[in-house]
Amino acid sequence: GTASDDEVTKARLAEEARKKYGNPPPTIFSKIIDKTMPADIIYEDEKCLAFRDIGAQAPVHFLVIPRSPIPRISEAADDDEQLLGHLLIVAKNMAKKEGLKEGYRVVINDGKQGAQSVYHLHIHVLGGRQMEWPPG
Ligand code: D5M
Repeated sequence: GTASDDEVTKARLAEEARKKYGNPPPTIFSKIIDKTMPADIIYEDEKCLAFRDIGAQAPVHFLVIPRSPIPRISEAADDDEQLLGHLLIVAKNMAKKEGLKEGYRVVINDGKQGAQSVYHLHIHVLGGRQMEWPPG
């Protein structure tokens, strides 16, 4: 589509998200989504973005986030099923693109005890080295 179609789509999605989640405080990830903050974006589509984590904890470490500002997985709605599924599909497709043939770790941190620091839902994908279990 045209640039203005994209703007219309963005506005429609923003309005749907606003209705659903109210106006959660914007995070650094909102700025990455609206491109006012630079990021190493490796994938984007109508529903989500993937970009490299600024504090990489592995040779490959990227995040997959919805454009919709769901603050955390515990606040996702039951009807976010399609979106949440989409995020996981993008995570595994990008893991393949990043060459993570030997396996990788997929993580979602939720809230204080989950050590979440940015309150915009994100899926971590880490790989390129041996992971340990249990996590710290
Ligand atoms: O993880 C939040 C993650 O977000 C953490 O691994 C750092 C990363 N982060 C924070 N700011 C940025 C920017 N500006 N670009 C890329 N990555 C970023 P959590 O699960 O909330 O602890």
